[in-house]
Amino acid sequence: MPASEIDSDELEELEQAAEQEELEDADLQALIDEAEAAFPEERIKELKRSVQELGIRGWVQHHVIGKKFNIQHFLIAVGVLLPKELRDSDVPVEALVPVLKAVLIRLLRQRERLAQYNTPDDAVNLIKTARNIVVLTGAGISVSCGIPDFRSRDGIYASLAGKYDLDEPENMFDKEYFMQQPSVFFDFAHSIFPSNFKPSPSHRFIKLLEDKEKLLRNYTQNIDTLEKAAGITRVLHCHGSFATATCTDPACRHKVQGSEIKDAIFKQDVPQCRVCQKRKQDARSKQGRSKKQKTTGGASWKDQEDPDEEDDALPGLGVMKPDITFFGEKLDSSFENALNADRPHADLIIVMGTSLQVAPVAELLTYMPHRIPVILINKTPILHFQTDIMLLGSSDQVVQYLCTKLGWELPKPDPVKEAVGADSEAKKQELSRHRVAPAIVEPARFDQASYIWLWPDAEADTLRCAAQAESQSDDSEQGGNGGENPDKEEEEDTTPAGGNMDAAQ
Ligand code: CNA
Ligand code: ZN
Repeated sequence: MPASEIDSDELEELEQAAEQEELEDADLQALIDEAEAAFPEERIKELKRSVQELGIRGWVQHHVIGKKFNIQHFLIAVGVLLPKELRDSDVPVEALVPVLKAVLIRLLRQRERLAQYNTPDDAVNLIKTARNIVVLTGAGISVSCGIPDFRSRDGIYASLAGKYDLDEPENMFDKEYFMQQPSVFFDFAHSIFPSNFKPSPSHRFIKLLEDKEKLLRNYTQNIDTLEKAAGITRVLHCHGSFATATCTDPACRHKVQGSEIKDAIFKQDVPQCRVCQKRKQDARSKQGRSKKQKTTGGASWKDQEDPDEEDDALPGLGVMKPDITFFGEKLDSSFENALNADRPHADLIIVMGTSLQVAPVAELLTYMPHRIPVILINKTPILHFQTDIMLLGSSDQVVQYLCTKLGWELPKPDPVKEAVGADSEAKKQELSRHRVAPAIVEPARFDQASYIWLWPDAEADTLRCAAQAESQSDDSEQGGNGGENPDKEEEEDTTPAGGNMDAAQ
């Protein structure tokens, strides 16, 4: 996945700066004429199609590197006006490449729906014929297992409100905040630590795709390791998991199994690194001191001669932090590598139980070729990315429906596979009681021509508001009575604005 050095907000700032400049600049008009001659409309269409097919890296390699490609002309031809300091002919290519990448990302976000796919039957046929399905999952598929998601009405963010002194609920998963106050995270962590949870029918559906040799890869944003419990092997934990934990001291990085910090987590203690503690103890006894040990971490042992200096250190240093990706932490290269490996092979994308608010994983849809059909299975609609068939409701109910239509049976939960630190005896007993109710419910179509289908527990308010706002704006454009509706203003306020991907991580 391409890294851009400027994000979409910064790109907009550049464009606004350009707008404020003198538009009757004769040089500018000449540049626009040259750009239009170099990149006529048909060529631009072809280049847009090509970026959807090749991805950014492939596109740059194919069209730009070693070719006579004028980036300034291209940007103008796609409607991006840059400020004067970036329009001059002697601007180095290195200054333009980040802008080019940000513009390509913008173009990629404009995925268009594939109009030939609409119904649950189409979804069934797509799954039946697909051979390389990419499944992108999020917290929603584990909600029925008893693990709350982030953004639902009764999700983690809502439950954190007022309980902890956080400026934003997201701070609970913010690396900088963690280093200042690890105790806040560990006070809460027991409620999401995967222990005796069992996989949901949605997890088992993914396992079934794998058994049928249709699963290319499950990209999961989840950290609960329930994919492992379901027996899924072709899985990438994009945001890490509780399966292991690592010391936060960069000079130590001692790693342990997640099960080793389970007790501390359930006691709501901050798990300390044994190696760092021993080092501090040794340093103390060497200096013939016998001071009471601090319980909230210490300074990096590489930088520290005197253990007393730890008083000035970040409290989060020398703490065993579960290997889950916090806001402010970069993903390792495995996500990008997997995407590059999968993009030539994928023939269907299923997005399940995610709000697609967290970058860069949410950008998966933009980086996969746009000709690949996308089925969304989620409780709430997603409006900031175009998907082809929206199946809205609890994912367990939807996958049960799909399985029945496909003539497939979901595999039974496997009592042998464990999530992190699971108590296998208790788990076996619970699983032996577990039965999947194969009740299938027919969905209702959202409106006549729509590709959106609602199961009873779908939460489609935002969709209704969006549709209403759209019809009102159509009415007012046509001189209708949309402007006279006294509720209009209020409804427009509730219309979803779409996710801010750049701000998310
Ligand atoms: P999110 O932003 O909370 O979105 C969850 C989505 O799932 C929402 O769109 C809901 O409408 C939808 N949803 C809720 N219940 C269901 C259901 N029963 N069936 C279908 N859809 C449902 O969470 P995301 O995963 O999009 O955000 C990514 C974050 C959340 C990752 O960094 C995770 O690590 C993090 N997270 C993970 C877990 C977990 O591992 N189980 C739990 C909570 C948060
Ligand atoms: Zn350590």
